Amino acid sequence: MSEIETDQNASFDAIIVGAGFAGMHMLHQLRQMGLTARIYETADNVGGTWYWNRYPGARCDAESVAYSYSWDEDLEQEWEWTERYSTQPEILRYAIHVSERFDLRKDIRFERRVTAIHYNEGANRWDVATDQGDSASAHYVIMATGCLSVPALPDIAGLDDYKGNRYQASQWPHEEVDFTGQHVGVIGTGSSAIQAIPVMARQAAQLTVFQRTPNFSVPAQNRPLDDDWVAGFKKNYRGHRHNQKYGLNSGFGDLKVELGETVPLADAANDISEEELLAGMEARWQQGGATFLSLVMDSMIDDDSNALFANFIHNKIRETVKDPETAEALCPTTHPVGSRRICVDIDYFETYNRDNVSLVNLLKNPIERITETGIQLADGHVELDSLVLATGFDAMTGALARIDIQGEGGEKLLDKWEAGPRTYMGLMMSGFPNLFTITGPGSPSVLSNMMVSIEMHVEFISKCIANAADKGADKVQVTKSNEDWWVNHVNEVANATLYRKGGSWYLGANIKGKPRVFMPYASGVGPYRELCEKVMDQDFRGFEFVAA
Ligand code: NA7
Repeated sequence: MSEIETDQNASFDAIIVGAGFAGMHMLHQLRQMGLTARIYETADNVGGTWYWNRYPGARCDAESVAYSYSWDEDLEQEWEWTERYSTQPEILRYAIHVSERFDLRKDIRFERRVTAIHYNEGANRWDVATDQGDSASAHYVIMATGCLSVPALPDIAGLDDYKGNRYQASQWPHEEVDFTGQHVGVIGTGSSAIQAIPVMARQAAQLTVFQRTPNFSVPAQNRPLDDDWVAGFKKNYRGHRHNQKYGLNSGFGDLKVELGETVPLADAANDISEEELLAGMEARWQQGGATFLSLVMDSMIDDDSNALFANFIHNKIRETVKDPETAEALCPTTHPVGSRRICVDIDYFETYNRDNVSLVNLLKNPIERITETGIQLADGHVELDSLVLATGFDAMTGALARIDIQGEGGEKLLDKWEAGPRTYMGLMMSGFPNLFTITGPGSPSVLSNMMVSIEMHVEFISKCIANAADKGADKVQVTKSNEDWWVNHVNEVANATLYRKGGSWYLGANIKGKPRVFMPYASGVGPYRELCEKVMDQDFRGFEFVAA
């Protein structure tokens, strides 16, 4: 039942929500198929995550040559990445370039937040409304709303009492923020903070980091990209893309193969000598990057194997951070390494050796409240000119939950997901025909290089829509029993890994009242792709195509 009165002049084959990398690729793909499509986007430009997350030091944790579109070989060859890990401004420039090069912008309506999406059963169409009062309808709706797009504010008393400058990492101002001469406080020590802290420390007079849970981080070993290296890499771009899609590194690519390293070294850490393992870890540490744990196959399955990697990082922290108390506080001990997305940093631990940086261990000295001028701890008050919140996101379901999505019989998605998200393959929900999610819960999504997962889903959704057209079907849907099976399967896979011990936003653990359900599919990108390909080959087994 739809209560949205739609504009008759705004009728499309598909409406896409979000103009990040997922939405832009989807739009391009649908256009190639001869379909009409429109994107609605909250921001005034494309880029999604890379539009919003402008905090100092913001970079991708996947290598630039791997975190880029693979679907246009000319673009791939022509675009010049300048560093091993691209900065936010460079990635945003790339996103804008793509939107112009493929003339996508004419089909994007900016500064419009989609507020409601209702299924009109009689017409077998979806009606869409935005906060600017416009409305439209489409046969298909594709949610490209991102996994980390709804910021989470910390539940700390007095947050709004603070009278100094308050910044949020994921909603950073567009104009430059200058911390010179200031006393700055940062709450949070996730990926965002770990990237921002070293940069802010170089400006601030005094930087105080308020840490609740320390995180594992490996050095990026970032460097400017060398022309010869890039030319060599680009010669075999198809081979690298194949590795990203099917390899063991969750889409990050097997870039280390170039150094002659066998990946992985062994099935189990136990299968090789301690010396061999340590040498492998050291080589990876020196090489840097998020694939540190894939040295052996059982690092995310076996507690003992994982502990060897955790110990290695603890020792690196102790070697790096001069003050022993600070070093111990920075060593994560409450979760397996990798059970929260491993951070990739530039001089993070080294930053704590600066005279102007101090760490407050909130486990020993908790925040009592935020005051007008700073932070009141159980022991002491810290005066601050600026307060930076790097406190994460309502991940994976947050953006979908904020839209009034109503399917067959007026069922609300929010009600359907009351006990946690339920999808089939992270792509569709029963009772919500013709509505797809790109990198939805139940797919590898945040456990991967997002670009690779996005491309997999755009390919699947386009082929699924083409298949419906070939069959003369008006409706693509999934059954509740298949969905139930998939949800159980996602849980089984997660339970066989150490991810379940992370207590992280993967589980919704950072949001008060959110059901504790492990949301991403932990099989890895390669096996998931193989499954998607098998489903497609078997006439989209599990998906129903019906004439309405
Ligand atoms: P994260 O990884 O969710 O980090 C949020 C941080 O904020 C984390 O250290 C939290 O500590 C901390 N936090 C949240 N609430 C509080 C309160 N109330 N008090 C103290 N500390 C708090 O978000 P990021 O933006 O850094 O990274 C998200 C992803 O973006 C990342 O994984 C990459 O994929 C890119 P906690 O762990 O809850 O104790």
